Parts: sequence; structure tokens; C-alpha cells
Amino acid sequence: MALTGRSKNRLFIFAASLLLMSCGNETSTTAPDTASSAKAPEVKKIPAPAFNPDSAYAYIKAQVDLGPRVPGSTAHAACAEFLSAKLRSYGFEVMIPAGQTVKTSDGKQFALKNIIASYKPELQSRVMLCSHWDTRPVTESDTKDKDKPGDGANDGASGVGVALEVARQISLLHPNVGVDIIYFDVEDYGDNGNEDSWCLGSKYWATNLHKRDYVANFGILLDMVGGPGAVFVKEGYSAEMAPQIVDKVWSAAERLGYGNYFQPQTVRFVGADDHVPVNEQAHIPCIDIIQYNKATGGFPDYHHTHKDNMDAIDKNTLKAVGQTLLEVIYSEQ
Ligand code: AHN
Ligand code: ZN
Repeated sequence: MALTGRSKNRLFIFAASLLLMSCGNETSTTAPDTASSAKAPEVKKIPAPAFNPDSAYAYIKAQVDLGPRVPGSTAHAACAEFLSAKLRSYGFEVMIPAGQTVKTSDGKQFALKNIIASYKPELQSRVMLCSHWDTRPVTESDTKDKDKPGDGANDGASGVGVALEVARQISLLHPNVGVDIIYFDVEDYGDNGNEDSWCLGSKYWATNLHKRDYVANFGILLDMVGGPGAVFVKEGYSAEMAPQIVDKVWSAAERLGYGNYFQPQTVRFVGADDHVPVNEQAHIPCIDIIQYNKATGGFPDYHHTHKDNMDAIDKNTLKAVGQTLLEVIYSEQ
């Protein structure tokens, strides 16, 4: 078909405007990438929500109010129910693998209850938070009633409560990553002087993962994270095994103004803790946020005594730790 002059003109205008439109489109899609010099398209950063220390405190008190969560006790069983139900209510998939037994150094056997909670298990990029939830059966560092368990408010309940408040925040504002909260059982049944006798739940988990090929970008263990005026130094084993995670967490704390809690020196003062099997058997870089006593070079003086009760919990410390964790989680892609 022969084209008249007018229709040739129209065709030209049409073709030219298509070309312009496509140029315009190209410009608008390529400009931001060029400007930010980013290679892969970035997922939008979600500002971290505000950690509520009253809520974390209430979760710690709820555990303490059940009584010492000594393996085999009714309080222990009730606490497993309480924590599972809470985590489920925050949209986590929760499992307590059955049929796992551990033997403590005094020859007792316990049905292990590791509580494993996963938010968006389908996501590849994951952060793992962990703490132990059991209470030590004795208070050997006290002067009386040493043979009775204490409240384990800071040693056990604090890390659990902080992670539970993180779970609640995640249910309200979804981060870009998956999150696993693992509450290890039978951490605190050990014998002083026998490093192998501690951390039985985490050792079991690390050698029998709840999911084949489970992996997380990194892990953060919370151990005694509620003490008034707590100092967290860079724990030596963590600094050696996962220096980049220590930096990530300590620099987040610094940014938020919690540098008085998260101090820059590195000190090796923890013998055995749950992050060791996570690093060595599960091969997940994992650090320990654990209170350091500058005066003694060890644990706080109420450690493994009856003074480890709700008086050993300070909401300002809970806020510093919890807000730092949220900052780290919501910064992760
Ligand atoms: C030892 O005391 C050998 N390890 C510290 C692990 C722990 C016990 N954290 C709290 N209680
Ligand atoms: Zn302990």
C-alpha cells in the first residue's frame, strides 16, 4: 500500500514519539541506579520499631512467677507451654522436637525441650537469636540454700524475655529477613570445673539440626542481658569466631547511644556457653552478649545465687539490648 505524504508524516511522528517514550522510560529506570551506584536492586530499609522494655520485663516476670524452670519440674513444663503459645501468637512456627534425651553429669536423664521458633521459614536470609530457658537446679555461689534453685531472672529468663519482645515487634512490623528464636534447654545443669557438662541443649541442637541444612546469616546469644548497669564487653570467643558480627552489633549499639552498655574492649571470660556449639557444630557464626563484671573479671556477683531475682532486672538494660537487636535485624537484607 502506497502512503500519502500526510500518512508518511503521521507515521514519522508516531515512530518518533515511540522512540521518545522509550528513551524517557529508560532514563527514569536507569537514573536512580546510576545515582546510587547500586548494582542489585536494594530492598527498602525498614526503620526498626521501638523495643518496649515494659513488655520484656513482664515476659521475664511471667517466667519467674512460674517458679524455677529446672529440667523435669512442673514449672519447666509449664514454661515450655507458655513460651510456645506466645511465639505462635506472634506468627512464629514453633516446634519442640520430641524424643531427645540428655544425660547430665550427675547421671540424670531429661527429655530435652529445645524450643525452636521460626518467622518466615521460607526466607533464605535469616537471623538467629538464642538463649537458654532452663533454670539451674542449685545456687552454689550463695551462702545459704545452695542446694535449692533460684529464680534465674537474669540467668535464663532475661534473654528469653528480650527475644520474646523482639518476636512481638516482628509480628507488628515485618522485617526483610527471616528470624529464628531458639530457646535452648539444659544449659545450666553443668558442673563447675567440667566444661563439657554445660550447654547440653545447644550441643544436641547443633549436631541434630531441626531442619536439614538449616543455616542463618549469623546468631546472637543472649545470656544475662537484664542486669542493672550491665557492661557487655566483646566476649573473647565471639570476637575470635565471629568478629564481623561483634562489630555489627557493637556499632549498632554505638549508633543508638548505648555505648555505655556495649563497651569496646575484648575479654575472654566465658568458658562454655551455647554459642560454642552453634559456631563449631552448626557452623553458624554466633556471638554471645553476656554481662561482664569489671571488678572481678567474671560474671555478675549474683550469678548462681538467690539474688538473681527480679531485682537483678533493669528496664534500661533491657531497652539497650532489645533496641540494638531490632536495629540489627531491621538493617539486615
Ligand atoms: C560456665 O559457667 C562454665 N559457663 C557459663 C555459661 C552460663 C551459665 N551462663 C549462664 N549460666
Ligand atoms: Zn547459669
